[in-house]
Amino acid sequence: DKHPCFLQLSATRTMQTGVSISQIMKEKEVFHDVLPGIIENLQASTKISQQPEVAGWVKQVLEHNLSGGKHSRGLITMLSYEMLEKPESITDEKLKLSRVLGWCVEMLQAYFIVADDIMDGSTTRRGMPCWYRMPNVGLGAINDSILIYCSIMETLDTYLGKTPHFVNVVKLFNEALTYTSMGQHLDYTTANHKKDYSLFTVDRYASIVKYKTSCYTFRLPILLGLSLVQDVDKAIYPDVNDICMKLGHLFQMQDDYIDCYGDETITGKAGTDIQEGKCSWLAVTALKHCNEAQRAMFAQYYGRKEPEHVAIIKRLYDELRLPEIYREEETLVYDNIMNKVRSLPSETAPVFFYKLIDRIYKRKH
Ligand code: DMA
Ligand code: MG
Ligand code: MG
Ligand code: MG
Repeated sequence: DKHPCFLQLSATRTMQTGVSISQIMKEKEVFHDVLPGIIENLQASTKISQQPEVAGWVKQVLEHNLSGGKHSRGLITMLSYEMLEKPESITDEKLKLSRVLGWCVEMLQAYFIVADDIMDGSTTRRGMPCWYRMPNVGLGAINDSILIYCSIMETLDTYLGKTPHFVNVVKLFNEALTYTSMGQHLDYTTANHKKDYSLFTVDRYASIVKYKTSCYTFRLPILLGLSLVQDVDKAIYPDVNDICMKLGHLFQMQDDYIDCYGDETITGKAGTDIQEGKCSWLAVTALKHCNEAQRAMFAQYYGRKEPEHVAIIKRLYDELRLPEIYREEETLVYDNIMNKVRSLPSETAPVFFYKLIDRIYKRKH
């Protein structure tokens, strides 16, 4: 089952240390090319076309919630097929399917984000108001998120319904849905938990992140790409899984840092983790490093909406040197993942994983 030339295509496309800008632009272009067709097919689908008014609304919901952003999950899906398949087995049809699957992952992200922004009391996303804050949306956003989920299932049926990949792909989406909603529940209920910060531990943080982020951000896209690959060597799955969990941890730790220290003009979203009392990487790390007085201060002001109280927590974070601790830990986690990838057998496509790490290391948005 092993293919000696497995890596040739990817090796010619990328260096371990960097991907050229023009290459990233090209990837984005081919990825974006398939979206209009997906939206058109949804409008024309037997169910949605019954109500033109709803069809028009679904188009608006998708266009708003799929635009802007990095589309990293969609691109990872597409790239994982392109880079993990042996070059001579790549077909145009499967390339197209991998892009469609990528957009389905982007729809899954949109589906979670619409609800997440309501739950997190967020105001902006990708430089625009959050969907629930748009005129004529409000709590209708809850049903809109369901419409987005239905759009995933319709799209899968349209493009893959008659292929042998269908059942496996639907199972992968359902699995990601289960894990992510479990993670979102843990995230929501750990936040401001009766002001009991004994729950804000490194272990608790790791399990929130594993469920709410790693599964749908890395594992789902990569397993979807692999689902199109011919004769996959099953032995690679445990390593793939392990790396996905590690990448997800790094990704969420960065997201938490950016929530407080990011530049809003770059991230497109205003942070709310302090206001919402989230069990974030910053909060867990602060509690790990603070003295009694600082802990009391944290307990008094964390999880409050008043700007003065938020400012006190930010000052405490600075005092505890969290930005420096973050930079050290980001490097540590990065080295740890690199070591893991270096130890992979060539069949597990280390070049693909180098490329993923490259994309997220030191990210600012
Ligand atoms: C995101 O957590 C997780 C999911 C499943 C949407 P988050 O609330 O920190 O994300 P963001 O910072 O983008 O609101
Ligand atoms: Mg959020
Ligand atoms: Mg959230
Ligand atoms: Mg966040």
